[in-house]
Amino acid sequence: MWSRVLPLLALGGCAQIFEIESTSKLQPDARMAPDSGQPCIGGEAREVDPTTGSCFMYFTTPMTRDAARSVCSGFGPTAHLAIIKSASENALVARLIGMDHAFIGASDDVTEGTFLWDDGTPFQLTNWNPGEPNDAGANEDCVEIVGAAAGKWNDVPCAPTPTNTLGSYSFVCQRD
Ligand code: 2F8
Ligand code: CA
Repeated sequence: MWSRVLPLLALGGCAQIFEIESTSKLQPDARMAPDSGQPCIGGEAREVDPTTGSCFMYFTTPMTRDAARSVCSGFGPTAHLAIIKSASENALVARLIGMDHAFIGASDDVTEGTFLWDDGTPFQLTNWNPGEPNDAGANEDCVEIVGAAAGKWNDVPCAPTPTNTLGSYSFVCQRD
């Protein structure tokens, strides 16, 4: 009798193992960092956030915020101006830009005085330079990170106007 039962039990065990394995292959690994699978290249300097897997790229050619956005979008569907969600990420971006200052992906375009990240989320971390945001000249809806101020943020014009030459800066892209 056992000679008939044992092979059946063994088969049952195999079937269970197979089921577990094939199921796990169908499920995406929730622990996986967002990663397009592409190497982190682009810009004049770049660095991967080891916590999230996002690739941050620093570009030194000064541009308006909208032109900088377009350059970032060129890196694929998960790419955008840098959205800084932690102090360690801010330190990473500050390292990239050295003593320069550069656009990051935030503005108060929608509601004057309420700054949001470009993905529509509110700031979890705020890192304004003392006295900022001050909307100088009533014309500062975009945000830069300032290397010479230890990575603090400042609101700046998004683009030059006929009466104000400010608004064209280096920028930092992020690809998730
Ligand atoms: O570039 C505009 C920028 O100019 C100054 O910083 C260099 C202002 N700072 C102060 O007034 C303290 C910024 O607020 C302004 O955005
Ligand atoms: Ca300002």
